[in-house]
Amino acid sequence: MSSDNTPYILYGLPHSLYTGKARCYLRNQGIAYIERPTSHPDFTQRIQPQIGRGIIPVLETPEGQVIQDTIDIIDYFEQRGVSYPAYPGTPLQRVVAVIVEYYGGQAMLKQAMHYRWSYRIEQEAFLFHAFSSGSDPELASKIMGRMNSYLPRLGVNEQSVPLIERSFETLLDLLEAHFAEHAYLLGGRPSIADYGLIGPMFAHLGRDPVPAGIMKRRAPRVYRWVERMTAPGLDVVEYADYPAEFCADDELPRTLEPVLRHIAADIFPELTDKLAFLEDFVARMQPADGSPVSDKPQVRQVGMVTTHYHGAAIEVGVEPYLCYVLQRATDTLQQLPAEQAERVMTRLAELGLEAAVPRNQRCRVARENNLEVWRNVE
Ligand SMILES: N[C@@H](CCC(=O)N[C@@H](CS)C(=O)NCC(=O)O)C(=O)O
Repeated sequence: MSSDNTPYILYGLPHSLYTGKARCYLRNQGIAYIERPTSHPDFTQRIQPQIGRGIIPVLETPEGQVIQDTIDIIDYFEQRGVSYPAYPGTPLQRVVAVIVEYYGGQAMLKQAMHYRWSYRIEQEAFLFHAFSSGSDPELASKIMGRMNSYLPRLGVNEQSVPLIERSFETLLDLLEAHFAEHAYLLGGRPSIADYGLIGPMFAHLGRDPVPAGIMKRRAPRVYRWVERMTAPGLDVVEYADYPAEFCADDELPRTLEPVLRHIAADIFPELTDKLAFLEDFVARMQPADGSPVSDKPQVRQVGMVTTHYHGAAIEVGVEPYLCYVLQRATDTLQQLPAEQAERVMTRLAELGLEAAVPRNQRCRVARENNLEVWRNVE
């Protein structure tokens, strides 16, 4: 809390994926905040006009700075210093953490949105309660309908649904084995990998009745990690002697490796196809440096690509935002002496993840005034 006792304000909702990511961070780090819903007059009258689109979470600092985007919210606090810095200081762990953050925040929308919206009958009362809190029932039904309509563009279709469910179950099994040994993904404290993964694993998959039931029955330790991530400080009662550090010497926990191979199988070839689309898009459109990535702030996708998910044909929307997430891995590698960068790339290649680090892209995505903009690279 600041000296005049004005706390941070987090505008968000209990069932929102990205609000969950920011909320976990604030709680784990012991940062005092209050949470306000989107129905709060301050949000509609003061905050949303500044952001220019209907999106959460938004952080308002005691000084009145307004920040949208979970990466920017986390980075704001990291730069000021926190109890448990979330960016690993060593390169392999840092690059892997960025990739897992991408997986949770972008790639896992398939699992999150499928389980939320494909089991309407089983979950209707729960979802209606969430979506109608603070808004009128008619608007709630409208928003629910819109969310439902996002599924095909995320790659959720008749062929991919069984594969998406298998992927969720496999992920649970692999994480269950991991949490038998470690409290967090990279060791004894949460990193941006945990914050990325908790988005879908809390709001949708750890909370909505159908997937939360699967998680509790199939992977109790994963469910405990969800609790741990949403708790204040480090809720590590089961790992009493484990230091609150990432694994030593830039090592990856042995039990994380199968999780990373699973991530590779889940994100490719889709990610490669999306990156190629974005390269081509920028070559064709030659956007001016600093211009918004789309004409309307509410629109995040700039086109569609046809690709595959575990062999099933899917057609998915492409968000330039993915570059904003992953280019932090590229930057980490570029700052390293060649020899060290090669060591990291060799390890990534062993895990099938080398193509998750965009190399030689002509375009970059930056954020200005809480919007994604193109950044030209010479
Ligand atoms: N990149 C943003 C994504 C935020 C986001 O997509 N939030 C969702 C709620 S979980 C939203 O506001 N969606 C509004 C919409 O799609 O209309 C972040 O990390 O904060």
